[in-house]
Amino acid sequence: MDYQYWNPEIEKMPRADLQALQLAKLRAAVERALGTSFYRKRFAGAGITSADGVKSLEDLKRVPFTTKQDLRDGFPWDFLGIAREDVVRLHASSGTTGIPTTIYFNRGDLGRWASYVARCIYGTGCTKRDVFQNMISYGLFTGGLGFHAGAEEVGMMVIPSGSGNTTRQFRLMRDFGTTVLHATPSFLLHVESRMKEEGYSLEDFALKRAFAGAEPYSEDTRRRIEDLLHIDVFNSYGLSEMNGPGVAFECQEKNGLHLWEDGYIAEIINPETLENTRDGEPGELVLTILCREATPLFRYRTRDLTGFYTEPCPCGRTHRRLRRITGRSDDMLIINGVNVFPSQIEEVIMAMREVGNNYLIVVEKDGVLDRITVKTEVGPDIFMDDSRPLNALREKIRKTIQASITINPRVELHEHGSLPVSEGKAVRVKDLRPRDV
Ligand code: DLL
Repeated sequence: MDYQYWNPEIEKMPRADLQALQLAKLRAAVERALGTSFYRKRFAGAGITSADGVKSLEDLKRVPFTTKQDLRDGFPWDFLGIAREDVVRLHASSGTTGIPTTIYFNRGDLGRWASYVARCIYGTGCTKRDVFQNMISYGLFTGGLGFHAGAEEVGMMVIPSGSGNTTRQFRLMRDFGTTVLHATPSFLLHVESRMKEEGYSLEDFALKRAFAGAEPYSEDTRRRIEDLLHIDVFNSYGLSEMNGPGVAFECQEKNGLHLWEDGYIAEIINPETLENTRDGEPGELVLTILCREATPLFRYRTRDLTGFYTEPCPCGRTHRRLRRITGRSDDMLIINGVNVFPSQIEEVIMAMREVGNNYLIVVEKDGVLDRITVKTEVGPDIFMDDSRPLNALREKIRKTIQASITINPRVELHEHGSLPVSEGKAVRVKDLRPRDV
C-alpha cells in the first residue's frame, strides 16, 4: 500500500526519540501548569514545585488523576494556564449542563490542534483534491470546528454543512462532488437510509471515504456503512477535554487508532484498582495533553474502555494503536453523538412536584438513530383518566429535559406506583441498543 504521512519525521519517529520528546514537552507543561490555581495545589500535594520534580516519564505517575468533576469544580478559571487576553476560543463538553467542562485555547493551541487533525485526515489517503463535507455540529461541540480546521489545513475544499438537514446534505454532496464525509456513524447510516426516498442513488455521488466517531460503534457497523455507501470508513477518536477530534485515528490499514504520542501521554488503568495495566491489557484510557498551553490537563480519566495493540502497524507509524472503544467505565450515555448523564434527567424529574419518585430511561434504536424515552410515574394526587393536565405535564417534562440535554426525548407518564421497583440497586437506565448493528 502507498502510505501517506503528513509529518513523516514525527509519525515514524523511533520510540526512544518519541519518549524523549514526550519528556521534554511534559516538563514544559508542568512548568506552565504551575500557573493554574488547580495544578499549583495538586502538584504541591505531590511534592512537585517545578519542572525539576519530573525527571522521567515515570514521575508523571506521582501526579494524582484529574477527573471531569475536578473540571466542574474548577469552573470557570481554575484550569486556565495563560493570561485571559491570550485566550482566542473556548469549547465546552456536550451534554453537560449546569456547570460545563470548558476548555480554552490560545492561537498556538488552535494551530497545533488543526495540524493533528490534518495528520489524521491525510493519513487516510486524502489530498487537497478531495471535497470534504463536514456533517457534524459546529459550535461548542469540538467535532465541527476541529475537523473544519484540519481539513482546510490539508487543503481540501470544505463544505461546512453541519449536522441534520438530510435533504440539503444530499444536494451539497451531488452539486459539489463530495468525496469525503465526516459524521457520527449513526448519522451516516441515517443518510444512507434516506437516499432512495430523497430520489438519489450512489451513482449521483463521488464518495470515497468517511470519518466516523464521537460515539461508540462496532466493526459490523463500520462494515455495513462501507458496503452500503461503497466507501472506506475510518474510526476517529477524541474528547473535548483533549481538544476534541485528532487524538487517535485509523490509518489506511483501518486496524486500530494511532494515538499521537507527541501530543498526548496515554496510560491504561484498571478502573477499580486505578493501577496501570500491563502492556496490551484492556482498561480505562488516561490522557495527559502535551500540545495545548491554555488548559493543561494531567492524567485525565477519560472513562473510555480500550487497550493498546502491542504489535507494530505495517504503515510504519511508531505511535501505538488503540483498540476500538467498547464502552465507558461510568454511566454516561452517548445518544446520537451527544453525551448525556442519567443524573441530568433525574435532576429535571425530581425537581417537579407533580412527578412521582420512580422513573426509567430507555434508549433504543429507531431505525438507525438512537431514541430516548423517559418513563416516569405521576405523583399520588394525579389521576390518569384526566388527559388534559397529563398532556400538559408530559409536554413540560419533555421541554425541560430537552433544554437540559439538548435531545428531544419521548415522555411516557405512568400511574403512581406502577413502574417496576427493582430489589437492590435501582435500575434507572435500560440501554436496548444492539451492540452489533
Ligand atoms: O466527541 C470529540 C469528537 C468529535 C471525536 C468528532 C470524534 C469525532 P465529546 O463530545 O467530549 O468529544 O465526547 C467524547 O465520546 O470520551 C468517548 O466516550 C466518545 N467517543 C468519541 N469518539 C469515539 C469513538 C467528541 N471513535 C466522548 N469511538 C469520548 C467510541 C467515542 N467512542
